[in-house]
Amino acid sequence: MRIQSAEVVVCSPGRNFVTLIVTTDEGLVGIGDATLNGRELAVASYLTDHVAPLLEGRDAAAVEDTWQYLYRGAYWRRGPVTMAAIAAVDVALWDIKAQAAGMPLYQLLGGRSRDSIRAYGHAHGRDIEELSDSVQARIEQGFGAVRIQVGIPGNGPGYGISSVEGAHDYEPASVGLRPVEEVWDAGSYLRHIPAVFEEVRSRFGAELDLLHDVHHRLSPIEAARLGRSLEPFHPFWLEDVTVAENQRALRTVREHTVVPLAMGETYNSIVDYLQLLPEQLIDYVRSAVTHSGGVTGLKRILEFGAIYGAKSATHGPTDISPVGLAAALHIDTAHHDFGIQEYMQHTGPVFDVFDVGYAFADGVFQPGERPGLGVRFDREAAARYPYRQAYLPVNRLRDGTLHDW
Ligand code: GCO
Ligand code: MG
Repeated sequence: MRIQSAEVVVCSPGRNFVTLIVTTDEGLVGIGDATLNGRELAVASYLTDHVAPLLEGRDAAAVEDTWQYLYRGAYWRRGPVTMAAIAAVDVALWDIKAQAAGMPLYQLLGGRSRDSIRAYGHAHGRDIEELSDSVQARIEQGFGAVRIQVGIPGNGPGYGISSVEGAHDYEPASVGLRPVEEVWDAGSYLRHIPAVFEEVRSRFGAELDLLHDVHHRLSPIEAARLGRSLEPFHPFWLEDVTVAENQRALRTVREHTVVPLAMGETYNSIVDYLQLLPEQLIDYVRSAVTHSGGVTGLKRILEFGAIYGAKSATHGPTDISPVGLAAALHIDTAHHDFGIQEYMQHTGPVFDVFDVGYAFADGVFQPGERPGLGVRFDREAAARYPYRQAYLPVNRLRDGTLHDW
C-alpha cells in the first residue's frame, strides 16, 4: 500500500487546528494533528511545502522508517515545528495501519492494560467563589481529579483565567493580530495560593485529587517554597513549577518538598528528558502526542520514563485536536505505566468537524472500538470555519519586564 497524497487543512471551529490527511492508493485515509498553538501556519507550510512531496509513493506501512526519514533526513533535528509535523505524519500512518488491520489502534500498541482511562478536568475562577463553582461543575461531570487555577488579587486576569469579562471557559489563544498582555507578581501569587488550596480542600474533602499548573513562572527556590506550603493539602501534582529549559532547577525543588512534580508539555523529544528522568526529578511526563513526534515519539519517551518511576500524564488541552487526543487515549489504554490523562474538553463546533469514536463519562475515557484512531474529519464542515490569527498571551512583571507565560 502506497501513500498517494498528503494534504493539510487548517480550520478554526472555535480555535485553530492543523490536520494532515494522508490517502493511500488502496483508498484508506489516515489523519494526524499538527496544531502548534499560535504558530499554526508554520507547521502547515512545513508539511505542505517540505513533507507532503516526500511522502507521495512511500510505503504507507513503513511507520518507523518514515519517522526516521523525516527526523534524520531533515538534518535539522527536533524543535516544535519539525516534531509537530512528524507527529502528524506518524499518527496518520498509525491510523492507516490500524484501519488496514481492522483494529482500534490500542490493539497494535500492545492491547488493553486497563479497563478505562482516568482523566482530570480544568476548574478556574477569578476568585475562590468562582473557582468553587467551577470545581463543583467538574465534579458533576464525573471528574475525580481537577486542576485548579485562580485569579491572584491585584494581578488581573492571568494564566488559567479568562481575560474575556464574563467568560467562564478558559481559552488562552485570543483571536487578533497581537497577543493579550498579562501581569505577573510571584510574591502575591505565593501568598495567595496556599489559602486557595486550603479552602478548596475544606469545601470538597480529602478524596478529590487537586492539580495545579504554575506555567514555568517561578524561580527554583520560589517553587520549592510553593511545594512546601501546599504539602498539607496533598496536591496530586504541581506542573511546570520552573522554566523547562533548566532541568537542574528541579533538583532544588526536590530537596525541599515531597509534592509530586509534572513537566513536559513544551518538550518535543526524548532527548529533552535526558536529565529529568534518570535523576528522578519528575513524577509525571506531560508530553503531547502532537508535539513530540506522534505515537512513535511519545511511546519512546513514556517507556524511558517508566524505568525511572515516572507515569504518563499526556497533555490534553483544547489546542490538541480530537485527533491528537484520540491518539493519546490509545496510548493511555495500552501503556503500562499510565498516570492520568488531561481533558480540557472541546466544545460544540469542534465536533462538527471531528466525529470522534472515544467517549467520556464518570471521570473516565474509553478509546472506542472503531478501527484506527476512530476519528473522522469532515472537510466540508472544516471549510465553514476558516483560520483566524490567534496568539497565546504574553506576560510581564509589574515593572514591564517580559516574563514566562
Ligand atoms: C495545560 C496547559 C495548556 C497550555 C496550552 C498552550 O493544559 O497544562 O499548560 O493549557 O497553556 O496548551 O498552548
Ligand atoms: Mg500545563
